[in-house]
Amino acid sequence: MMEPDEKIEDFDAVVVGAGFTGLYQLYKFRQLGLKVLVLEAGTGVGGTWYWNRYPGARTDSESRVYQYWFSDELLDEWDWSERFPAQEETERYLNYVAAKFDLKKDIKFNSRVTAATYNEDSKRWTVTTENGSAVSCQFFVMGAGGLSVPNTPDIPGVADFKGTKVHTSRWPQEGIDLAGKRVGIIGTGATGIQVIQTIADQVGSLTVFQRTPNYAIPMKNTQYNDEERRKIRAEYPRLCEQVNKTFGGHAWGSSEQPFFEVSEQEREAMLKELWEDGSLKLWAGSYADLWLDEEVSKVFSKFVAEHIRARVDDPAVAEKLIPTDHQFGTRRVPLETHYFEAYNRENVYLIDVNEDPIDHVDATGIVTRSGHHDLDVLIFATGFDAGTGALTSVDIRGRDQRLLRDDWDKNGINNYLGLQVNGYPNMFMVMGPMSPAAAFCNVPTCIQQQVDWITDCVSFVRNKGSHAIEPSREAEAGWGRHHDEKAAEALVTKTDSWYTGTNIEGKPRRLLAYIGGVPEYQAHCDEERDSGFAHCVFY
Ligand code: NA7
Repeated sequence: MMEPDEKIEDFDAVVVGAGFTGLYQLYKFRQLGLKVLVLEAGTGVGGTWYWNRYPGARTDSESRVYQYWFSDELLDEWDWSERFPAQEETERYLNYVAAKFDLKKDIKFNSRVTAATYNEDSKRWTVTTENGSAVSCQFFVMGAGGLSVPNTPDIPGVADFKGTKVHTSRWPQEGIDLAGKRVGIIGTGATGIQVIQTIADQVGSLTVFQRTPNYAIPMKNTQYNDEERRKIRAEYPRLCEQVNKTFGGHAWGSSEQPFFEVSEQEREAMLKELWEDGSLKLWAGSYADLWLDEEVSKVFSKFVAEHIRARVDDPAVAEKLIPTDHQFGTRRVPLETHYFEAYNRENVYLIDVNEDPIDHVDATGIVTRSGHHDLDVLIFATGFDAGTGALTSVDIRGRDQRLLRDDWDKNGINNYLGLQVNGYPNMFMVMGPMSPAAAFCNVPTCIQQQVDWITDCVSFVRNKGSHAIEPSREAEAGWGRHHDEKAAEALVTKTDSWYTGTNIEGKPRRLLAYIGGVPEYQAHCDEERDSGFAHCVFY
């Protein structure tokens, strides 16, 4: 613990988190000549790819666009082994970046940030970690991720379970021996699907507790050879621009042509072609009105449901795996590999907890209405407190000692461009709520744009001779209105999921991420920057 009079070290900037955001922000701030410190809770770099080391963890974005663009040397040197890299490879990539640019010397590991307080007199932040140490800084960047605070449902009796229990995002580095074990898993989102399909043939038995099934697309993963890598590399100059021009920050965008204006024959051919692509293109790179028109999403839903039916032997099980309460694309669409076939195995059991609810957990397993399910291992693939969780779990105090958590609890989420909050000068968020990065973006695309914007903003403040910047209340109100108007048009807003915060008990329902698309979002950000941050106040 700090002694009361102990002098704390001063930095120009402190960044929380050493994932995609923290590494790039550190690199960019260094280029401005700032003295920077990154505080990271884990023992290594990687963020999401450090924490989520559960069996089968893999990107659903293609490696050719799931990377940094800032260094040609890095792009030349790094060889992706496959189209959709596994956790281990993405973590290795981020470690390579950290080593290449000598980033670790400015990263303090084992340092979970618990509080950050703004001092109006000094116009500086004091940032405190779990172990009681503190540093001070002028600029404070929260880059702790949009999906980093685990949601573990409070099921009665969980503490009594004597076997191994684990949330997927806290999977131990040494792994868990699942061979021959009786394993239970709660959750069938993108994560649960990856775990289930990976461990089904390794475990003794696997009991899946499903609340909501999801429409999923078979991932077409391929190993790259040198020739393919050469071709992909030749595309990098185009791709690094292209990703900023598409709705979801991917290599491909959606057609603006209304789906029903296309002939039925063409529609069928198109669905087949996009399905064969084996990527998120069917969802985020097909038709723009899939996101807006329920009749369009019903066509996609029917198409995907037929594929599920064709792959599951038991028709009753197949029906349980097909969503009935939402349409395709209104929740995050996972990619899968033999996921549905896992349910054809004799050692895999599907419990629909709507029909057979979980009553409690005891020392040896889960008790549902129908009886006791003996388990050695209980896996929580139950997701995250998305978008806001990483921000509200830290005691962030701005002007007048206001607490960000309380502000957002009382007034709803307020911010400007998902980047800054009125009342919290010189604090920046990456992947914050009300930006596309929080959900509707190939994450590295949006992270890089936000980090670039923050770097420009900090540079502007310094060149202007100011100490601090924050958005005006009016700017926030305007952004909130615009965000909500865009949200009101979209089908995702009407569906329960982590996108709307409904996965967390008591969290107010609101679309967490900006759904106007990457180009429109970037245009707003560019306009603000080019106007000399006209909607902000300087001190
Ligand atoms: P998700 O997508 O939030 O999925 C969590 C799953 O856990 C989902 O199936 C939930 O059912 C289920 N869940 C949560 N709480 C419960 C309880 N109490 N009982 C039963 N089932 C429960 O998280 P993921 O980690 O899979 O994915 C998060 C994102 O990471 C993903 O979208 C990618 O962008 C990467 P529900 O659907 O709420 O009925």
